[in-house]
Amino acid sequence: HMDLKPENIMLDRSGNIYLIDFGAALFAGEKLSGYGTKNYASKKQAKTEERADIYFDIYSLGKTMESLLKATDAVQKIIEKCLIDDDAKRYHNIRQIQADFERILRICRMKKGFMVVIAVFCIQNLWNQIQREEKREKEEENNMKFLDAEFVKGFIRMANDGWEQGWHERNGGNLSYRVKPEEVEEVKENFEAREWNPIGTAVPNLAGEYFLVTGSGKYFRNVTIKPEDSICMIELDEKGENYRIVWGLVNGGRPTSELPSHLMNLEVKKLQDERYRVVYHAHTTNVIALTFVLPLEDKVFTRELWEMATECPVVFPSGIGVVPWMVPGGREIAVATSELMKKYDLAIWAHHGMFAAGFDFDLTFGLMHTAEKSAEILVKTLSMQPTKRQTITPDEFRHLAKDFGVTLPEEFLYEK
Ligand code: 2HA
Ligand code: ZN
Repeated sequence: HMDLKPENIMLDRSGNIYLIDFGAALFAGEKLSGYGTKNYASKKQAKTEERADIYFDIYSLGKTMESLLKATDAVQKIIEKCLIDDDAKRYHNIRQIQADFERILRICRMKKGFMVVIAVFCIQNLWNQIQREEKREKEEENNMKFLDAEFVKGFIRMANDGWEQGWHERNGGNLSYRVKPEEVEEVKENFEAREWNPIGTAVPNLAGEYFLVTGSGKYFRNVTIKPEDSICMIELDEKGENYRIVWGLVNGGRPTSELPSHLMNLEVKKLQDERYRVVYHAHTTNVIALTFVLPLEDKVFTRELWEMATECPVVFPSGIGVVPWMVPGGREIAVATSELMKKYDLAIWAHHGMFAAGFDFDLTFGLMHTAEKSAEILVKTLSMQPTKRQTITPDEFRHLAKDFGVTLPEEFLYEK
C-alpha cells in the first residue's frame, strides 16, 4: 500500500471499513516512487534507491496503531475537560462533548477496522507460510522418492567412490548415466520440467532419452549429502540438440560443463552396443602424471598400463586412447574423445584426466580404478629407477589372452 495512515481508513454509515488511496501502492520489488506520509512512513521510505516490500507497510501500520491508541486516551481527556474548575476552560455545551465523543467513536470504529486489516495481514502471511511449507514438503517427498530409485543410489555411490579415491578435487570430474526407459517410468511422477537449453552439439541417436548427470561447478564431495543440489536428470528433445532439467539442481545450475563429451561418448557407445550406459570423467592423479613423461600415443599408454597389472589386458583388452591437451568443456574435445571411444572404453585427456565408458556403475568405476591403479604402479616403479628390470612380454600377453578368452590387438604387442 505504501501509505497506511488513519486518514486512509474510511467508514460508511453502516460501519463498513475501507482501505483507500492506492495511489502510492507498489508491487514488492518495485523501486520506491514517493515518500509516504510524514510521521507514518519509515525513514527508509525516503530513499528512492530502495525497493518496495511489506516492511514499509508494517512500519506505517505500527504508527497508525500508535496514533489510535493515543485516541483512546481522549475519553479520559473529555472527562478531565468536563471536570476543569475554570468554567472558561470547561466544555461550553453538550453538543461540544457529543462532537468529541463522535470523534472518538469514529476512531474506535477505525480501530476495529484496523483489527480487520491486521487480521487480514496475519492470515495472508500465515497462508503464504503454510503454502511455502506444503511446497517444501512436497518437494522433499518428491526428492526422497526419486532418491530411493536403485539407479539413483548407484549413481550417488559411484560419485562418492570417486571422491574417496581423491579424483575429484573441488568441482573436478563428472558422471553421466543413460537412464533405462523402465527407470524413467519409476521416477517420472517426481519430474518438474524446466526450460530447454542447447547442448552445444547434436546427438540425434540419443533423442528423447533421459540422463542422470552431475551438475556444473558442483562438488563430488557433496553428492551423498545433498544429491538434489549436486546432480540432475535431463531429458533430450526429439532432435537431440537441446536438453531440459526435469529433476534436481534445486538451487539452480546447469548439467556438467562436459555435457557435450558425455553425450557424444554415450551416443558412440550406444551405437556400438545398447548396453553402454555410463560415462565417467575423473582427474586420476597417476594417469595425469604419466602424461608428462610418456609419449602421448595410444600404443604406449596401452602397453605400459597393461604391463603394470596382469589383469589390465583383460579389463581393457581394446586398449586406451590419448587425446592431446585441449581446452576442456567444448565440442572440439568432445569430438576428439568420442572418436577414440569408437575404438576404446578408456580415453586419457593429457594433463587433465580420463574418460571411461561402461555398461553399469560397477564396470565403469572398476575400469577407471584398474587403469589408475596400474598407472600408480608405473609411477612408483619409475620413481624407484628409470627402467624396469623385468616385465610381462608380448608372448606372455598372447598366452594370457588365450587363457582368458580375450583378443589383444597385435598393434600393442610390439617388440620394444
Ligand atoms: O570441472 O572436470 O573437465 C569439471 C571438469 C572439467
Ligand atoms: Zn576435468
